[in-house]
Amino acid sequence: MSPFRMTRTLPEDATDAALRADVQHGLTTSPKTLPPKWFYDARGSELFDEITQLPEYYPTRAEREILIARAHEIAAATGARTLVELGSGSSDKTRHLLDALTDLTTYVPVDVSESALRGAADTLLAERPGLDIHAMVADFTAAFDLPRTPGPRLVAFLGGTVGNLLPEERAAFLTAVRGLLAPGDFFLLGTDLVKDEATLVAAYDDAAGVTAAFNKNVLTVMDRELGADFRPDAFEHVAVWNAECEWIEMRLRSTTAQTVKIPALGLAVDFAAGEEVRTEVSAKFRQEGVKAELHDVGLELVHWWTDAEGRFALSLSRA
Ligand code: AVJ
Repeated sequence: MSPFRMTRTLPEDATDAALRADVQHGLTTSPKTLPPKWFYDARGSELFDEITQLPEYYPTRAEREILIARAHEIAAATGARTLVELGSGSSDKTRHLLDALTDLTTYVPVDVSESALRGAADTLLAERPGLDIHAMVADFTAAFDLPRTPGPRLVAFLGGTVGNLLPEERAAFLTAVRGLLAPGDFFLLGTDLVKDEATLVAAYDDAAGVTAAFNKNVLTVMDRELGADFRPDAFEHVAVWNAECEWIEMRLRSTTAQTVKIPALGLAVDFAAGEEVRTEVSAKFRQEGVKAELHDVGLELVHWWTDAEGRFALSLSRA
């Protein structure tokens, strides 16, 4: 019997259809927007990995510090037998949790990337041959059902990616997460915290220009997937702190007036000189806000942990 199974809830061509719909909608409305999920082709994922190692980009290191310090408390508080990880990617940081969760029998990584799931499962199976791994190819922002696995369940959503969702999307997402949980199950959420503007902007506009390359990579994705003729050098990377919404916005600013053709959509898109496309929001949080948003969907905050510098938080809540 193989301890590894893979379930696909995402049709093979769903990604393609969703990209078309998002680009069609986002580039024909004003102001122009593109959802951040399209950064992450192979090159984009590589660039994000590089970002996590930059001196200015603290969230990955801060979250890892918390996980290492608190993994045993998380294990004791939850007694989890199943760990579900949304947006698991390489399952790199998850290792700290897997090692501490002594009652764990089952790991359910959920990601849109089948190749990332296979890679992560291969590595984990070699290290933990007894672990039952049920990988799911699914979009965690859409509805999906979990396989029947032993409780209590711990659903984890790490990295601060929840900040990429707009407030209404976030409420819908948290409601869906709540729907995956039975009474006595837990939700572990990573959130980047509000802090001084200079630190935040530097984290999204690094000196080496890696984040700029990551941002512009979405243009390369549209060129390849949709036959578009975006020239990455005709756009510049912009990162600004929106103090009212308490989020970082990444934008791509057209350096000249230009028209870009997108043959797959039969579309020609005009850009004025200086016109910006919003490509990402990355919301930053405060404890009271997180607690209230969890409470609104029926989750009770039971632990709030930050790194020593108070830059990032992990919250544990119970259904
Ligand atoms: C992977 C969504 C957590 O918002 O900080 C990094 C993505 N964007 N640099 C974030 C990102 C620019 C990152 N998340």
